[in-house]
Amino acid sequence: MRISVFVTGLILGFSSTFAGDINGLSSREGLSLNGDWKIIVDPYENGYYNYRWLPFDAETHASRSAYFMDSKAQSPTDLIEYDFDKSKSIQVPGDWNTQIAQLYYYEGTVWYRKKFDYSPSENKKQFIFFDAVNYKAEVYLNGHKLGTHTGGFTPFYFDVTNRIHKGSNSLVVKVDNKRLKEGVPTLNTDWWNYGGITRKVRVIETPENFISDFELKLESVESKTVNGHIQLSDTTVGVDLVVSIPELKKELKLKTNDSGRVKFSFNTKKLELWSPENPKLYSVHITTADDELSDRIGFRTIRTEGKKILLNNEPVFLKGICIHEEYPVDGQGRVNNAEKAKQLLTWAKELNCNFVRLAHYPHNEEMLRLADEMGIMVWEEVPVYWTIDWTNEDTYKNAENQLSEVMLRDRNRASVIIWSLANETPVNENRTKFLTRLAEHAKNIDNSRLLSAAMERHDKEGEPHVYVVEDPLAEVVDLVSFNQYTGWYGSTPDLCSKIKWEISYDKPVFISEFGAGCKQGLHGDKMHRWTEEYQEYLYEETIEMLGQIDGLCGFSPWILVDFRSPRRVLPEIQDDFNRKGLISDEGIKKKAFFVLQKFYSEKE
Ligand code: GCB
Repeated sequence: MRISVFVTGLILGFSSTFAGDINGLSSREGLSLNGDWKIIVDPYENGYYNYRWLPFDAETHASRSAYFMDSKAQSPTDLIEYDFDKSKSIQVPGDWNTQIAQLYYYEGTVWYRKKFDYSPSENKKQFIFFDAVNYKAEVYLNGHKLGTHTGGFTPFYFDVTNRIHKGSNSLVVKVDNKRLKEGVPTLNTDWWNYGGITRKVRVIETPENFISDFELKLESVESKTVNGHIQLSDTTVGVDLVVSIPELKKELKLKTNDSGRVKFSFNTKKLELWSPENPKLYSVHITTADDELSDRIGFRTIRTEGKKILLNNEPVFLKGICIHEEYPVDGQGRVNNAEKAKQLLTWAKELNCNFVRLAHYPHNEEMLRLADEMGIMVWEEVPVYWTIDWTNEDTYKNAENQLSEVMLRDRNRASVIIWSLANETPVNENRTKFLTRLAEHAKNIDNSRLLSAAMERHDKEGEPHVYVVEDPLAEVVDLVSFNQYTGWYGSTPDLCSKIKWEISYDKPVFISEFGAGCKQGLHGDKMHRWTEEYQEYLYEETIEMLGQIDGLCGFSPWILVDFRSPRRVLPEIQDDFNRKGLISDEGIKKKAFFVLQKFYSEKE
């Protein structure tokens, strides 16, 4: 019997299993289904709907199949109008836009098929685990529909015990990246809507009663107390469990309660705390008679006190940069392996950053594991961006589900210090209600980290050179974070020196974006837009201006690398790229990179 508080996702069809097991499954290797998959591009969705636009799924409910499902011709005269075997191949993980030239701008359905051999062990469970599919996935195994998942950047899985065959198996996924008004994100964004099975796929095998969730976190710096919990998939009472951290010579012998859960707490003076200067991680092992899991976990605290952010009780200035999950060098797109993730974080390190904002959606898990190892604090975010359908309950549930999935996936990452709920959303009642509800949900899952949202600043009425932040959401979150583009949109960088700030909240102030577009290699006067000199000048003036803010605790300029966006069409300058990167899409550093690098190296 499985218990979970995330049943709502199931009812609304966001995932056919409970988000609650993500953490206990995602750290297992399993059988990789990465590599070549066959695809059929299906802009009219003919594999899903018949000519009366009725889903094949609904018609043949018993088998819950679809037309593009490897259906075998019953007789030689049966009409079958597709053939996966003769269709194109594509690499998984990967986006289709940069792998197949005709799909560069494509938004719609592509069917994916993978054939694989498997040999299920007796008395074990099997799961198919997807790290992410953008945006909607309908998944079928051996002709049977497993379920649907909505949301392009978070993991999901299906229990395929008794469904997976000994020998040959066929996994089919209908991937649809059409933008939707009621979607999260909605129709309008400023990034490329890469489609596809963009992250890893695995078959995972577990014992029948497996470790489905675990969490260890530091409660107190003074007493070095670590609190934790472990959840097993079954609610059997009295299952023996051992948690050990060999380097600390800790071994806790525990028993589950009648919810299959156990809570524990220990302290040890020997504990070294995780920080950017010393990103210490400990190997943690959890074992039962049937199952074992290991992870590398760092211990730290993060909290605010008045206008300060305290890491391990010490004030910290967040020297940040924003990053999209994209590696555009040589025409590439979505990050699809650990090397590319590492290159992005290595560039951030070269800037002397101790912090990154992973915008505007959850990035691949590798980024978080690397951030833990490399000592980089992280802001994680869900794609509640600009204008969401604030009054639509399904839209809310979708956002909540995506937030749950990323929070559960990364709950043991010491690097994650901030969960961010939204970006640049308009101040109005419906939006504030939606985001306040989302904030409450986040606190229920994890109240040991800071909550934020990238808000906006406004001109003070009658005083255009005085900037204020007036947003009821600022009362709900832990930081007053906002994006601002003085010197780029509607003004030039010389305005910065005239600006005064009035921010009345007794909370730390964080600037989640600033920046200017710049074509690498274009040089000219510092007042000439798109030149490296203009961007450099804007960075100098903005850093000076932000230094005047009382309670400033850091910033994350926009952005590390130029990134693709369909909004950015200016020929010879943008050519489909937002050019606010400090590094070009070919990996070349612009002049402003060195301004920020120097500032961060000198900043205490
Ligand atoms: C913003 C958005 C970001 C855009 C950026 C820009 O405020 O949060 O997604 O890409 O501005 O370049 O205008």
